[in-house]
Amino acid sequence: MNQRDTIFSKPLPSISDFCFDQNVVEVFPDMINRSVPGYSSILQTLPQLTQRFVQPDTRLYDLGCSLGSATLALRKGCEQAEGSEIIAVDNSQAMIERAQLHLQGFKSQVPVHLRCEDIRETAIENASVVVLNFTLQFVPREERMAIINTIFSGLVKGGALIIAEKVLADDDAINDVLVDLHHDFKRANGYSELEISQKRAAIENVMKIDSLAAHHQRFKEAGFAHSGTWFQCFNFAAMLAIKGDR
Ligand code: GEK
Repeated sequence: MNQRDTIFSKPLPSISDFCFDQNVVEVFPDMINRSVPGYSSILQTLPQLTQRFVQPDTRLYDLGCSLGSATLALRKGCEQAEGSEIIAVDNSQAMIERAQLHLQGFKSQVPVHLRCEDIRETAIENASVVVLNFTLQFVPREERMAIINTIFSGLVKGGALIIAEKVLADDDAINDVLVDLHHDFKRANGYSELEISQKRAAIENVMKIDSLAAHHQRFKEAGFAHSGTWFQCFNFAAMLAIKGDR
């Protein structure tokens, strides 16, 4: 566990589309911490937000759970709410198997059900909190609205969607600055120019990012009464959408 990410450190003859396979599982904690500015701050805040929105006898969902870091944060935040249960979903079998081991290492009364499933197929029922922590960006853009609609329908009144994404700035010049700042962040964390450029080529077909305005428009269209951005570091942002009429 906690191996260093060297996946793109050697020149590759051809770059295949990035996928969350066993090689990625082995280095995932190192990869996400060295690549996503603000990742640890977002995880640290999740228990607080969960505590605020969880309701007794409801479900909490972690969609695209990877190794279960956000699942653990959700669990921490709902310990006091009676009758909570967590459903954590990822469509990578390798991720789910490692998440199982990871979650077993921490004690809790709150049941966690891990599912290897595509989040496009996940039914959301009786949910007070739904987390999409850097996952929606991997779903084809035209299928994102359906997922947000499903989440909205499955949330109880007063329930919340907590979502983090890499985002596109509306202003091109500002976007260039944010992209450069992100690359500097990766360099400062020990990634070489080759690693940065090969990872970029591997991910460009599988991760299409939206602007913050596009995300908030989608939440509005789905019916959320409130939405806002509660954290941003360079081109990585965390948002909150709340279902009204509590
Ligand atoms: C964390 N939330 O540590 N259905 C299910 N899972 C999917 C799908 C899909 N359609 N598409 C991608 N995934 C985590 C980090 S990582 C973000 C999330 C990143 C899964 C994919 O297998 C991977 O585990 C996760 O979404 C994205 O808080 O690596 O940038």
